[in-house]
Amino acid sequence: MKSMLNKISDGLQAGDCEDIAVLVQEALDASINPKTILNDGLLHGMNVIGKQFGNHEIFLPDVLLAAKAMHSGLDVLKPVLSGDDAGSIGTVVIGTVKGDLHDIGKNLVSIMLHGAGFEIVDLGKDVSAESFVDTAILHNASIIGLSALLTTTMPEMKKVITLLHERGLSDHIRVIVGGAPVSETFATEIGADGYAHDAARAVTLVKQLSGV
Ligand code: B12
Repeated sequence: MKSMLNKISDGLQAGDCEDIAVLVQEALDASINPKTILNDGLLHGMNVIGKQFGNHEIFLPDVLLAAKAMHSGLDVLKPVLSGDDAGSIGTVVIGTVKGDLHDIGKNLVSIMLHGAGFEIVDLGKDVSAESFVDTAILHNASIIGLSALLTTTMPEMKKVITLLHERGLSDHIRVIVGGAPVSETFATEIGADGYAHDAARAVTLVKQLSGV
């Protein structure tokens, strides 16, 4: 099992899209737990990429290739991670804030929330505060999930919260935040209703806020 997970991690680092899809399918066929494939294969590889990029050992095109490979792997994992649609227990509008193009973490949170029975309206990346709020109203959503991976885009999260206050909606629509540079302290500072460090904890948080 370890060697299969290592191959997935290595393949992701090499940006091997086709191989990754095949390797992830092989791991599923070998009955390796999908969450283990995600954490010890795909996310392990992405962590290595993140460190190497931070240390200037690799460059943006390498990260882009790894991100594409991540998406190929996630496409194969998605049906098993989300499970059957057990009927919606609430609607969550989710997206990556304006100016930010990182969507891998946000996609994972979407997949896990969907798997937990929530209806998801995924606005994608580079989403304006107005779009988040208008969409939440349109879909009668009780939660907006905001993702940011850049320190420069974190202030966009506050804009969504301010807009909800201005429109008198902050009692009805809760805001949760996440992404690598975001913290519990930052969430409290901007008046968010919750923060989660990862997708699994995001599910627990959304369930708590929704009272399910
Ligand atoms: C992949 C990647 C990219 C890809 C993104 C592809 C894509 N489709 O997402 C590309 C190549 C496009 C990219 C571009 C850039 N990137 Co980049 N990127 C990364 C990298 C290596 C990995 C991010 C990732 O996907 N991690 C894996 C996922 C699963 O983790 P995650 O996003 O943190 O999500 C988890 C949690 O945070 C949480 N979560 C996430 N969202 C949410 C939302 C909610 C509501 C909740 C509750 C929880 C939650 O749950 C998730 C799952 O467990 C990071 C390094 C890092 N350490 O983060 C740099 C990093 C984020 N990038 C960085 C930079 C600088 C850039 C660029 C500016 C580079 C450039 N010079 O152009 C551009 C910015 C483009 C833009 N405008 O957004 C810096 C940011 C530094 C900073 N302080 O702001 C980092 C930290 C790298 C570094 N060490 O310097 N990048």
